Amino acid sequence: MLSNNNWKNLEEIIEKNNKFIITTHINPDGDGIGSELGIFHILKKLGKKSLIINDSPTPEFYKFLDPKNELIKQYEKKYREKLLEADVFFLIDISNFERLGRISKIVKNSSAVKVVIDHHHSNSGWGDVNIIDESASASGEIVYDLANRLGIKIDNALANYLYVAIFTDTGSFRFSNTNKKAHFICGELIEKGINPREIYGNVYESYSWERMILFAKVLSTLKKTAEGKVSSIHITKEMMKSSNAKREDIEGFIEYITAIKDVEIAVLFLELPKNKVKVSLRSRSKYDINQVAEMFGGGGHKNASGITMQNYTLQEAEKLVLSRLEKLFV
Ligand SMILES: [Mn+2]
Repeated sequence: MLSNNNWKNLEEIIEKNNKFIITTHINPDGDGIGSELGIFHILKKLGKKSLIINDSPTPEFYKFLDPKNELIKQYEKKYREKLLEADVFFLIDISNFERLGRISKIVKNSSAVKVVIDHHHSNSGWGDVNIIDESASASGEIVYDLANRLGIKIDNALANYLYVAIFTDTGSFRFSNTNKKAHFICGELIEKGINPREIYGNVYESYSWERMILFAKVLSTLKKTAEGKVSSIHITKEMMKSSNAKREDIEGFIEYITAIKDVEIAVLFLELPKNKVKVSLRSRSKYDINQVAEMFGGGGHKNASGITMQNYTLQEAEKLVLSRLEKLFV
């Protein structure tokens, strides 16, 4: 839980410094993108200059938040200086250095103040200032609190950023992190003039053909274990290549197989280069799959977690994780 002290420190840090860098995890999601744009907007209102630099490109379906492609930069060598010169790093929605991707080393070695804003259970508080609120549905909720604390008026732009953060991280208000505060904040944001229908369309009704071609292949890998309590799918490198899909095209696949009747746990195995396998886990209700993820060095939330397995073939990773999950049901 957050302490008031950290909030106070943060207000001071913002006041005293001038060079802010904002970033989020590799393969950013709606919460990461929405929250960093939110921080950018707040700093701008306070007359502070900041720069958003991410390791990965912004997924197509979040580009409407930065239509002129001017707010979010993807890391390139030319930004190295900027990173080295920073006074403060805002590290949003990330529980460890590794998840920063290519900029992780610079951030780690920098003497700049590291401000971590997050809601992941697995976050141990790795920043100099940590505002970690496990009860928050999204990091965007914490950014909303920040705006209020600093007396920043929530205008239409900020409302859009924060709405995207919260509505995507709660799976359109259906995951177990959906709470009263999430609805309350989003109600407020609607009052500020955002259009939920339009935002939904921008984010979720903009599938690429490549995504659907890949999805057809992926669905053919569907299988059940533990008598249908566990469903799983996998994606090979070859499937990605032959469908010409991007990494972001995978987002949401696992939710389909979580929705199968009587399924308690859904798993997606993604084959990566260099014998790595990314495992995504979802649990519908009572099962804490974060505990399982942590056994393999992964982490996340109780109902949504992930593992990156090194030196495993896809088959080996599948066998190992599925047999571990089966044990939950004996
Ligand atoms: Mn999040």
